[in-house]
Amino acid sequence: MNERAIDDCLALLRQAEHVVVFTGAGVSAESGIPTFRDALTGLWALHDPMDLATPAAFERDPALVWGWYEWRRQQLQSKEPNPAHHAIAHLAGRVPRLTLVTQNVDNLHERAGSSQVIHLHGDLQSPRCSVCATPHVLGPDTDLPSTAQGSRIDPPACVRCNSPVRPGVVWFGESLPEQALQDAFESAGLCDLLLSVGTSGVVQPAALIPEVALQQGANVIHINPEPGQGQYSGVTRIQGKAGQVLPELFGRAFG
Ligand code: BJW
Ligand code: ZN
Repeated sequence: MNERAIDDCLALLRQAEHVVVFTGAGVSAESGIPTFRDALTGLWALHDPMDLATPAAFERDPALVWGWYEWRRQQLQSKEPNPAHHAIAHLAGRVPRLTLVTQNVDNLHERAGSSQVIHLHGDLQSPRCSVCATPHVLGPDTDLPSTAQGSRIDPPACVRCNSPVRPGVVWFGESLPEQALQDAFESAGLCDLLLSVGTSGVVQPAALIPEVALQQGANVIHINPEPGQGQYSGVTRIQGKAGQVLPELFGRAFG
């Protein structure tokens, strides 16, 4: 790790009054959950998102889409939070105020002990009716069908209107949950430090969150194994994996 960048980050962390941690799929990669856009292993390297992550795809082939999300939900049950999730949960007790905003649909932040997580893109564990939005109560994990990748499974029917139940995630072309979006942008506008961890920053409107923080005068630290583009005032980049960088950074700042 670049020692100069680390020293800058340690100082920023120690003096911060309100930290926003903004996470993407990379924060869960070391738990064994695939990202979306990593070249060989990302979900979108194997599947066309237009076949799986749009309302039109679900209308066209609900069993394909439901089966794919059940496969991912089942995978999640056997995964554990990694040192990055734990480090973020501990950080909340070390700084005056912390807001955690995630694009992830897994529940690993919560399972590591973070509370009040703002989920911008929904949640794999909260399916709802595709017509009337009635929440669908999932059965116990033991009821999960043994889902191989690519299995087609008919979605359950809504208890209220009998329409197909859909995954509780945000697909392309859909609006983000209003309250989550509002809370995320508000905290980005008010914080003095934003840590952006494990995101490619290409999906809108979430990608604007670090921009808003920067424009409002906050410092922004990007943590990613891939090198970032350009040098901007107020932006620090740490190249490395979240599960290694975050525990070291927070340990050195507050240990
Ligand atoms: C590590 C690591 C380690 C690896 N440690 N790091 C043209 C221009 C601009 C915008 C648009 C456009 N056309 C359409 C749009 C809008 C569209 C959009 O942004 N598209 C762009 C992709 C072009 N956005 C939307 O449609 C959104 N809605 C919307 O805008 O509504 C208004 C509207 C309505 C009608 C028409 C147009 C607009 C909704 C977006 C919903 C995104 N949904 C998904 C799927 C969720 C469900 C599911 O899980 O299946 O959300 S897509 C996917 O991308 C998922 C993620 O949350 C999101 C962000 O991805 P993330 O987290 O950044 O992951 P990756 O894989 O991209 O990056 C991982 C990073 O980790 C990499 O950088 C690695 O290097 C790094 N990494 N290991 C740390 N160990
Ligand atoms: Zn319904």
